[in-house]
Amino acid sequence: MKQYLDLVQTILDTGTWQDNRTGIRTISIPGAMMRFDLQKDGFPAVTTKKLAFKSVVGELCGFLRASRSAADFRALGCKVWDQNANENADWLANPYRRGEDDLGPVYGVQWRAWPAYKLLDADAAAQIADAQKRGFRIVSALQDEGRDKVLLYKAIDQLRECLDTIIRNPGSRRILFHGWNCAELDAIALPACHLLYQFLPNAATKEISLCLYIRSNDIGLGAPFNMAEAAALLHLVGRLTGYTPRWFSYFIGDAHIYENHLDMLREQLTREPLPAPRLRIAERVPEFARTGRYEPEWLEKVEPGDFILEDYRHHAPLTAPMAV
Ligand code: THF
Repeated sequence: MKQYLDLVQTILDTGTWQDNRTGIRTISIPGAMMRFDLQKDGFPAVTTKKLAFKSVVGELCGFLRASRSAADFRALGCKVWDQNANENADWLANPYRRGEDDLGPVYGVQWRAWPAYKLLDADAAAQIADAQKRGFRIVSALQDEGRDKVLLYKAIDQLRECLDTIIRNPGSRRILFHGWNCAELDAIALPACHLLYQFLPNAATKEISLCLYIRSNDIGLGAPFNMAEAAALLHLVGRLTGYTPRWFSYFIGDAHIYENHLDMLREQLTREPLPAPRLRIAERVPEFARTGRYEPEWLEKVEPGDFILEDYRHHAPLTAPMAV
């Protein structure tokens, strides 16, 4: 995949060396973008090394199930959360950590069950009724600044709401979900890196595109993973809603290469990218447009084996350590 190698080269040519939380220096640039035409260019899997595809789709299934334990990710074939759960000293000392393997309310918890609260005046009957109609329930009555209040709560399934809107109102420019819950950053192993996903369906062409924003991206290890994962999610959402995946735009805030990944990336720069593979979603995952049955429950029923990477040719495997 040429765009990826171009980005690596741009960082090496124009980046600056910086210190960060991990103690391993990075060469970084502020702002980068890659764009893929999934119909013409195929699936964005790196070919200049072997992509750990099983691990990628295992992680995605864990997110779709709102997992917060590294053990759940391992059971789905993905080991990349073990170190963040059990080796980061700040997280080990965090009072919100629920023991071995816990990650806190990471990605999928926010995607599927974003905790939402409303503090309303106890006599605001119309507001309370409206909130209850939207699924909020009263969790307690309390006094705040001398006034009677009620506290209401709801877990928002952002991803489910995206599917609903793609189907009911595809012209909407508000079909997005967010992983950056600033009220919970103190209670999490790692604040979300890939954090804003926006779906853009085109009702006329029946194509759907995705824009993804990543605040901080480890280009050596994280980027190949994150690109493939988001593209796989777009394929899944396309299947469930009856749209064909088309454009995938990948925006990065801090695009960086860790010092101990330089050898791996310089080796990749000497390799010629191979033709991209294609992704197929298993037949058992229903397509709304064809079956007439819209089954958003598939978001949690989908298995890693439902993502089938076809004709994946790649150069010899390469790897490097993850900075914790
Ligand atoms: N921390 C850092 N420093 N970089 C990241 O990319 C990153 N993530 C997640 C959370 N913290 C991070 C974890 N995601 C690999 C891949 C993705 C990761 C972490 C590690 C990794 O080591 N990949 C290897 C082997 C994978 C395997 O065999 O399963 C590889 O060679 O690709 C960014 O989301």
